[in-house]
Amino acid sequence: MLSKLIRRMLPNSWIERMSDKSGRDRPPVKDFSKLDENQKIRYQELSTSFKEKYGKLPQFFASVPGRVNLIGEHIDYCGYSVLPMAVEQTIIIAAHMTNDDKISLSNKDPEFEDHECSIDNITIDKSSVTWYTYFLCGLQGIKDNAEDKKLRGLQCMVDGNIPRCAGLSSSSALVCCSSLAVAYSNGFKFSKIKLAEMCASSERYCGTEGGGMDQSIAFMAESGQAKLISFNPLTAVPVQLPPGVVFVVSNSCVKMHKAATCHYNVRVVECRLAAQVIAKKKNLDWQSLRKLSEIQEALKYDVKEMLTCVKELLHSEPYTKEEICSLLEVSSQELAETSLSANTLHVEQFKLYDRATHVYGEASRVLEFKAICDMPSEDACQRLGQLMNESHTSCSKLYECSCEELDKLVEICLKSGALGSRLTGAGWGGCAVSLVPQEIVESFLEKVKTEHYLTNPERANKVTESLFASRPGGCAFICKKIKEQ
Ligand code: NG1
Repeated sequence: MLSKLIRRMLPNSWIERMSDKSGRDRPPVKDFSKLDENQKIRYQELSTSFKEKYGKLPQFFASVPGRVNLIGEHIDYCGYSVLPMAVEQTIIIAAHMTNDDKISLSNKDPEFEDHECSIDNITIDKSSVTWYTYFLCGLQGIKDNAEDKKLRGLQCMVDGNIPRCAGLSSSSALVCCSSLAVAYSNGFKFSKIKLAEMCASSERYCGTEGGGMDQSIAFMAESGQAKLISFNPLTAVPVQLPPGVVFVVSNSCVKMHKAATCHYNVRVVECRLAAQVIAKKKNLDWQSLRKLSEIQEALKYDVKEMLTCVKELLHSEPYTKEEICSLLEVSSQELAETSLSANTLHVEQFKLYDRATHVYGEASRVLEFKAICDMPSEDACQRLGQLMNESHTSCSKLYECSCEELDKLVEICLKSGALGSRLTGAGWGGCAVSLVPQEIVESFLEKVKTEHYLTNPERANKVTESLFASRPGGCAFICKKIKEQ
């Protein structure tokens, strides 16, 4: 452990990395008796279902939280810091180790079919992503890092209460949970940082070029705090949210299945192309640069200067593929190799100006949000709300990752008393997060319920799981019935 004195003297980011090097900063192993009463009931029920399925009790559980991103949308894959917190909803895997090389997967929810495969023969089919694909991504991540070690088999049952396809990171939670369970059962002592990095890259096996926010907060969350997650190197700095306000999550109930559409990867590619076109125009080595943050670093500009740079160097009309090829002086085949991804090869138009303007603006809002939390003034909550509103407008208008229902929901939340409200996660459906003064939470929930949920019969019976105030939850952990160090 680093001494208290040294901890006080060092920046947080150093501490995270040093404790990582010392090998102690691993996901905690909790004793079952330490769970709260509701958790105990859930784990007991899962044990019972596990026993019915496999004829024995699970030996351990892995638990990973979902997350709500407070601000910093679609900028992690551009290299910029984001500000999420874990939610209390989790994915749990109950597991029993076997002596063969078989992985048996089942889900407590009977809607999901069982799956079985050999560890030596994992097939991840990008073209038909199903619930267990995410488990397989996590497993593959451990395989990629197992060196020559042969992995042992596992019987697993998954139980999740994170709303699905809702921008609360249920799929990443499953990837992380599978990695954690497989790592634990094989005796790997990976740190939280290592697991987060492994899971961020292994989730890409399902075809989405994600940025790493979800896996990082899953492993590095701390109860009661949000985190400023930064990349390269990966760090998680605590952010203390001001007192007197809570974050309320509301689900538009429009489902967006990221891996089944190309929306997300198109945005990743648009940002990459914006970076490369700016780099070319600034005589930088554009082929080695892929992220908007890398251009900023190379030019030694601040984010505001990058916004000016976008105005000067890019035009607001969409770019055609031909125009980009001619600017970068490459053929369309070369462009495919340097900049596109499998499911974006067909795209003919790219909005570079709007996307880059969103990214640099959002990156600057994240830093402002963190600064306000660090030095709260009297109007701190109003200012945080304002930043969230600006973020939503930018996501909706410049990044075009909202949808009609979500825009409407954000409006309802603001009308119901939120200081700020915005879509959270990838968007195109899913949830909004709202900053709400503590003293009006009950009336806020009632108003949103009446206006958004009760006006639609399909949404009306989903209120409980779709509308909730959330405190910042804790990180991923292993749960066992015996105490261990
Ligand atoms: P969700 O909301 O889980 O689909 C996705 C990405 C994040 C981030 C956000 C947008 C993955 C696994 N997650 O999250 O990295 O880019 O969108 O801010 O791809």
